[in-house]
Amino acid sequence: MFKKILIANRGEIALRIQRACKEMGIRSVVVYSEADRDAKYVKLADEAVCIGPAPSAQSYLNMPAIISTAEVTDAEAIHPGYGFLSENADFAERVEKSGFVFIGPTPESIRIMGDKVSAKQAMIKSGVPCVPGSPEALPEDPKEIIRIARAVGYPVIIKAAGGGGGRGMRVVHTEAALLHAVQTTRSEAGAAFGNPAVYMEKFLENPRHIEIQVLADEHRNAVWLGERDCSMQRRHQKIIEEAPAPGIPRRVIEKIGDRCAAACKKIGYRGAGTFEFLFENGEFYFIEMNTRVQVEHPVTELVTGIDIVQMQIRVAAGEKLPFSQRSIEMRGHAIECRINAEDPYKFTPSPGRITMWHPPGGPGVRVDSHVYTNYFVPPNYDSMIGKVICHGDTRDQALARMRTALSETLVDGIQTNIPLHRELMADAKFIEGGTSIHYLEHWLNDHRR
Ligand code: MV4
Repeated sequence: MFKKILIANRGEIALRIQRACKEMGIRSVVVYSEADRDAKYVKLADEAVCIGPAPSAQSYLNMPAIISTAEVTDAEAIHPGYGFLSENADFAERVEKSGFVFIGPTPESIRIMGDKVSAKQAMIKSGVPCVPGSPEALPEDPKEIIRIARAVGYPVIIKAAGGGGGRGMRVVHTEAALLHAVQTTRSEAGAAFGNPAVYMEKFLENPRHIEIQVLADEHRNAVWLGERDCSMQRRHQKIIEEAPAPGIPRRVIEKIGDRCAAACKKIGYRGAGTFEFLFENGEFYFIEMNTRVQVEHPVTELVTGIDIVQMQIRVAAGEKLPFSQRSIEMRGHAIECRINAEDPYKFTPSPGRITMWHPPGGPGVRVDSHVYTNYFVPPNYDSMIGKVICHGDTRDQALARMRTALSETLVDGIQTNIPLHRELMADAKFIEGGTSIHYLEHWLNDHRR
């Protein structure tokens, strides 16, 4: 096992990774920007190195600074967390070429999944069901594009191969609008991602967003750790996630989970990963794969009892997964509310000094947060200041615990979205379960203030 790991991230995930290291007896080095000098995980780290000014481009995205910090501190491996450099294949490659272990998949896997067209092709080959559409990037020939769209059937969606997470997409309802939409998406994609390739899919009007967590080692073992329902989102930012997904029969989930684990073996995947699906009319359709640990990993940890971050470290060190699919049991239900420093209804960021932070507690309540009373939320990064995750034997119990937890959570000095979460935990349709990806945005329209 590694003796020392460098954590190339900030905020709650830097603290989460540090906790995994401590439990495993691994020393941790954190890198931080000038804006994060007073962060909790900086104070708690065995070593901390300032790598640059507040803007991410000069600190958390600064590859030479991060790699040279690993060199001077004698770290053996680098954990990228989520966001920043976590899905950058060039970074993973530079880490390995410099003699360190990248805690994540191979650069090749990251590259394949980063290109959404090659990701889909890999999934089709591996038996994972995908949204019907163009099997490859769209050709130049307008007649061909029209032919493909007729075969797929309107409405269709044009997506950038280099996009993902909701960037670079356009819905097309009629043939009259098709070619212009393809051209616009192409030029936007070229400018934004340096890759003008686009592909086409049938547009699903009212799906749910369900994802499957996987773990794989270098010894051809791969398991899936259940699903998460991440449908409660606004503008592609998830705010509530839960496991299991309400109302989907276990045999339907098991079938797709087994396909995901089989696909991992087929492509030689290593590490933690997430298969994202749209779920509509009882069917799963693959859209993208994320090759990192995700913000919402705790809901899976609470229902499986498996420490996903520790597993990432163990498989990166070459260890075998310490369990088989058969031994994984899902117990109860977990719900996560992301706490953001923002106006709860206008969603404008609300950075600044937290004058009081009182986190919730009690049975089945987990809080992953790096903040504390007198902490200053810098304006330079994502507005998420923590996550409240509640577990119960049933969904109703998890919900009741979340309501209690949110009622105890006190944050003064800045605005947070806690009032929004309190309302959503009392919303009849959310309580019923199974709302679609559009539910929250419609709800916000209906509850405009
Ligand atoms: C779709 C779709 C409907 N049909 N693809 C948005 C994020 C990116 N990961 C894929 N996205 C979508 N792809 C087809 N064929 C609708 C969305 C979508 C969405 C997906 C997941 C979660 C939230 C979303 C919000 C709007 C649109």
